[in-house]
Amino acid sequence: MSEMLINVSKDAGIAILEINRPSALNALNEELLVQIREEFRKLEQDGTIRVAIVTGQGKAFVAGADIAKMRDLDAAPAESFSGVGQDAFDTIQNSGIVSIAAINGFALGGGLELALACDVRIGSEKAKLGLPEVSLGLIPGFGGTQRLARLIGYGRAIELVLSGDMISAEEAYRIGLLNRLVREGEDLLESSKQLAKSILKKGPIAVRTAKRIVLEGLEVPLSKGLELERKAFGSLFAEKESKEGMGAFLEKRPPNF
Ligand code: CO8
Repeated sequence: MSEMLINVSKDAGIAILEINRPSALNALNEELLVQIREEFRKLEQDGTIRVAIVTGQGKAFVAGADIAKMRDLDAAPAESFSGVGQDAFDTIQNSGIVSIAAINGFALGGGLELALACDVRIGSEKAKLGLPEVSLGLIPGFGGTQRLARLIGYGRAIELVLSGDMISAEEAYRIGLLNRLVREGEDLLESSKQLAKSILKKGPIAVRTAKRIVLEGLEVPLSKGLELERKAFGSLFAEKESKEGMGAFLEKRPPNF
């Protein structure tokens, strides 16, 4: 059996996936990418997990794809490696599980691309983020050329992609790359769990549906997106969950989802 490069722990609806390859600053080789994809699939099948927090062991979140493994690749295997990464990160993004990247340190290249595939990014003040691929004569290949501009807009994304510059957590927060910044003295994982717990209190079907519709809406024209929203909105009224949520509000009590 191959070595596990991720530590997985589960508690009360929340899973924590800690990337554990600190000797290479958690750099992503094919084995690790496949493990990330498979762990997400297993969490989905588990049925009890609704939020997953992804973080890194040691001083890095993930310092990118494994450069030592990439150096000798020809074009076809490199394209295939890009596909393995894209597949793993699509699995995270398309999962019904809400994902939070808890960025504890370097999130560079493939590491930032992993964080971009998560729904929410929370960074420690020590985090450093960037897409340095052009410094290596490469471009981002695990979704970064596509997801970054969708998240923070073309103007800011193209500067990061073309310069390869590494930015501070403060700057990443300022430009909307980080949703939240955890200051010194606060605990990154605790803050991430707090957000996870607040999501867990909400209607589970509503949360899954909201994530799906927001993501699907990014792929289609506005008129089609509004149609998707209308249909999904209607479908929630066929669920006991919405009756409970609205009933609880009117009866001035907490909902029992
Ligand atoms: N790949 C392989 N090994 C790495 C990587 C990496 N991305 N990053 C760090 N390491 C290794 C180092 O080689 C070093 O190993 P050793 O101890 O055996 O010498 C160990 O981790 C510790 O690293 P440093 O000594 O360099 O630590 P520092 O604190 O001095 O520096 C940095 C930390 C700034 C993060 C530095 O390590 C660095 O610049 N790393 C590379 C960052 C980078 O360029 N990332 C982008 C990689 S390319 C990419 O992600 C493309 C994704 C798409 C691929 C598409 C498929 C074809």
